[in-house]
Amino acid sequence: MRHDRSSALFAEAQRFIPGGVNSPARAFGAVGREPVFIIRGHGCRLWDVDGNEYIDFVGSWGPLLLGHCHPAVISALRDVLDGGTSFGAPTEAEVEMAQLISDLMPSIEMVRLVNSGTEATMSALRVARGYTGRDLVVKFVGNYHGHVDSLLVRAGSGLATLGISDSAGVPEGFASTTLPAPYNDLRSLEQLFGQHGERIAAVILEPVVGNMGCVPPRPGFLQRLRELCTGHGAVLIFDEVMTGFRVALGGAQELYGVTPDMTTLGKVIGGGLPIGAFGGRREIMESVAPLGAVYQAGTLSGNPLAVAGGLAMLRFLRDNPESYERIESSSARLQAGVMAAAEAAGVTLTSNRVGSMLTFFFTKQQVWDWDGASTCDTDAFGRYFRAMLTQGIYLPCSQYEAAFVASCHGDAEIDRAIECAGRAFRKAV
Ligand code: HOZ
Repeated sequence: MRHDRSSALFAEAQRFIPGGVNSPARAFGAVGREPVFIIRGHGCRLWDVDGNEYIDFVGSWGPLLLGHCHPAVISALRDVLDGGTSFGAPTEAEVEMAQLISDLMPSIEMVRLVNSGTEATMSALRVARGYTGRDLVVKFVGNYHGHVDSLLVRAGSGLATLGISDSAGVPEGFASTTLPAPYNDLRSLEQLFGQHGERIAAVILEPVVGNMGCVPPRPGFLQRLRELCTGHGAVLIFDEVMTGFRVALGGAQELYGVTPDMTTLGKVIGGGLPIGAFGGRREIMESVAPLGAVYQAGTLSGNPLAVAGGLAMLRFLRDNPESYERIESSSARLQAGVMAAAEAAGVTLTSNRVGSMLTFFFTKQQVWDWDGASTCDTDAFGRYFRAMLTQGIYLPCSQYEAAFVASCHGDAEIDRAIECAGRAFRKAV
């Protein structure tokens, strides 16, 4: 497989763009090679600028539950294009989107649309602080909530991949309002509430973490967290940027039966276009301007194109619930097949999967938190990644990101990925 054109583009990109990419994970640094430049996607397949074809298990980092260029999404986008792409004024589709989100996630009684997951988490924290009149926020080590200053403390995703535990440029005064806690560790959470309970405005978490690889909550963790927040008057925020409408139509909150006070959503409600949202209990959301004193705004918020793409995808998922069964069975086959291939090749591997989010960890221990994830052999992951890429399997380019299965991955694609994993384990790992 040749990558001459990608290589030339990357060289040129590095002259003008820091690291040659617009999001650090894409630089492929952690897997020891250069990125491939993508020219086209269709269904579960991608093509790069050198004409190589891949089966895509990234899906634009989560939102593409129906794959690339799903007809329902593309036709909705075409309809909007003919009528104009931005008005900075209310549209009917925004009302439909708010109603649909609230129907599918009933904990969201009111919702405000924004432009990215980062904006959603940043705004949700401001609302939680304004509503409670408190300053401190608890976040979990290895969870990633976008590049919000105070949430870059001990974050997963690209920071974990690059080994940056706390970003430069974040004033100590901001970082000190964040209390990091180990994920899935109730004792340390109880201690934090014991020490700072009166000052904690919010606890924010990925209810299933995707940004240190896929890490599910231990049984009872979310339930006890709910009790602690209620008992101390803190706002519980589920960051469902990855899990929303993916692990179940109603997100992780439906899957685990735990109701947050607020929820943040991201790219998934745009069907692949840039968008985000934060919402929750009416009483809390009434703090947001112009109803309340917490200011939040954005010219492109509720952009017609992004809203149309998201509405089309979410309606399709709502009206075709069998999509979830198909994705679940493909994901389970992939997990079982790759684990069996690793065992046959004598490669040490564990895996976590919640629905269509999954990660194979190059470690012998089951991963429940960042301490566990950080025991992975990332060099072995890099060799595996490269061997998969050259066979046409496009995976997230970090041990600390979840892979995603879409409704368009059929048996043939799953079987091919398993065969390629077997070869990668035997020859490269
Ligand atoms: N934070 C993203 C994945 N969890 C990275 C996405 C990107 O590099 O575009």
